[in-house]
Amino acid sequence: MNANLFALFESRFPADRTACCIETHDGLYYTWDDLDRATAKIANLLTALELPAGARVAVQVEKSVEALCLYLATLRAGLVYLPLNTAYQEAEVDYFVGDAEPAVVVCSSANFGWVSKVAFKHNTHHVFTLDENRTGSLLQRAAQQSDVFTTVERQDDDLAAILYTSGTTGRSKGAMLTHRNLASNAQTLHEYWGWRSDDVLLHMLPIFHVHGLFVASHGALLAGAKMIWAPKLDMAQILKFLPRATVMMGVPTYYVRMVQEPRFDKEVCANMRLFVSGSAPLLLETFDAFRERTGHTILERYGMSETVMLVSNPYDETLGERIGGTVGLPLPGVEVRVVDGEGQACEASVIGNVEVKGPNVFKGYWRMPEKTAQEFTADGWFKTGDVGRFGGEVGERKVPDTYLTIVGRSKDLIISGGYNVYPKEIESFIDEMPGVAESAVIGVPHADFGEAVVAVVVRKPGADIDEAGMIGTLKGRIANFKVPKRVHVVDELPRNTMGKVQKNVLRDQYNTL
Ligand code: MLC
Ligand code: AMP
Repeated sequence: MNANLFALFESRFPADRTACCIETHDGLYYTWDDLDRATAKIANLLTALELPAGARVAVQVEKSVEALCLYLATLRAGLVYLPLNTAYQEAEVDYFVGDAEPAVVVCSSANFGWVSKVAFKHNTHHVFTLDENRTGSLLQRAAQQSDVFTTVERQDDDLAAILYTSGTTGRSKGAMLTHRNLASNAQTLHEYWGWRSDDVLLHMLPIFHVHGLFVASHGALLAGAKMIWAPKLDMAQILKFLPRATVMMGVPTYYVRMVQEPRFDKEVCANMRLFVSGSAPLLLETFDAFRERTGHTILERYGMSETVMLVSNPYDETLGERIGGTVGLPLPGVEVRVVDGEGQACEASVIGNVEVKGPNVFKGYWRMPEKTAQEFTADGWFKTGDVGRFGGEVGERKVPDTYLTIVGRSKDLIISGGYNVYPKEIESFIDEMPGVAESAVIGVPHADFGEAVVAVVVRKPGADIDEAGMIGTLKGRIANFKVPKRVHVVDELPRNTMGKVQKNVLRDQYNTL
């Protein structure tokens, strides 16, 4: 059997291929036939380039149905998809392209000038453009290709995608996900969340991370269900499209904003069967306020780029209720354990490190065998870097011992509006700026984004650093969501007796924006 993930999707296309597969926010309709033909044309184009086995296709484009087709065509052609956040700027893209050495880079026409320079510098010769208005050289070239393509045979263990994720030390690492990783997880979620062919997914997430690209899109594709496709979080579009939808997924900021919207009520959600939250902790107050407002209980789940989805609150009430503040039960086929510093299993309600195993767990970090080895235990468990417990209490409430709660992270990572920010990376940019002796970047509570990035900067003697100037400079150099919302200039950083910067002290001191 062909283990290519696209072959799995194809096998689930509805019998009526003239049915609507995707409706866009601006009124375009794509049938399943359209999806088949568009992916065939792009797959034929990629195949015509005669790329070596395992070649990477790096993509930094705005969200569009054609961008989804490019992802699916890459799978279909047996190549490896490498999505990049559209907020990344030149220095960031330079790193990813240099590290992954993609054979093909696809970017927006607005960025073609600098992206093609970066690509050529790293010996990538094929650079195409793709814009959200269905233009660009990729589609021009694909238009000349046949709209018939036989999906390339792949093995379970062959790479399907590389997702770059922040690391605790050094630069970002590329998590290598196989066809089996993605297919097994999609099938598990299909069952566990009760996907149906008559579902309508309101797809409002970006498609360069696990949540929007895999969890949301794969769910609808596997169910043969329709998607309503919107470019980004937009309350007016939620009010317009949600009444026709049955499933929606978002990071917690989506739900925070929905409960703040006075027009968002039970009527808007009348047709809905499932709201999913993940990528960052959902505050209990948001969980409660959402239920109060809509009568719907958000289903919170937990996962990561290296593993796709791991743990989920139940959809099926007979498996248990959805408990706010917890991330629920390990998904079928996924093993989760909480261990102490010596690797011994913790008793229920005791906090420890979360480790996982399963067919969804990635193959390793791209060209980083040592880093990969460090992140797995000798007996094959992946160390998530998250800290949690089974059972215990959330607020006043006793939680069953089968439910996992994530209480923090052992990795130095900030999650802002569902995007990961790696403090060390920001500190290295700041430390290079004139007048800076050193810096510490921390996450502080933020009502909208969950956490916000804040920098504490030590000036060199006599130097004059101004907050606005520093923020302005960083905006031109790194992705906007990584730019500190505040910069505090100080004379020294608090350190412990080992000389290590005490970030907890800084977080207490600067805990408001
Ligand atoms: C935007 N801004 C942010 C930000 N997003 N600041 C901090 N954190 C963020 N996440 C800033 C911009 O820099 C800009 O600042 C201002 O906010 C307005 O920008 P915008 O683009 O108009 O913002 P908005 O559309 O409101 O975006 C917010 C958001 C978006 C929450 C909708 O960030 C988003 O879509 N997040 C989803 C991330 C996601 O999909 N994560 C899944 C990862 S997968 P200025 O100063 O320029 O005005 C994963 C695994 C798993 O984690 O388990 O799922
Ligand atoms: P990423 O590297 O972008 O895939 O982010 C994965 C990280 O997001 C996990 O390791 C967790 O720290 C965090 N995360 C994902 N879902 C949740 C959740 N429901 N609650 C708390 N943290 C989460």
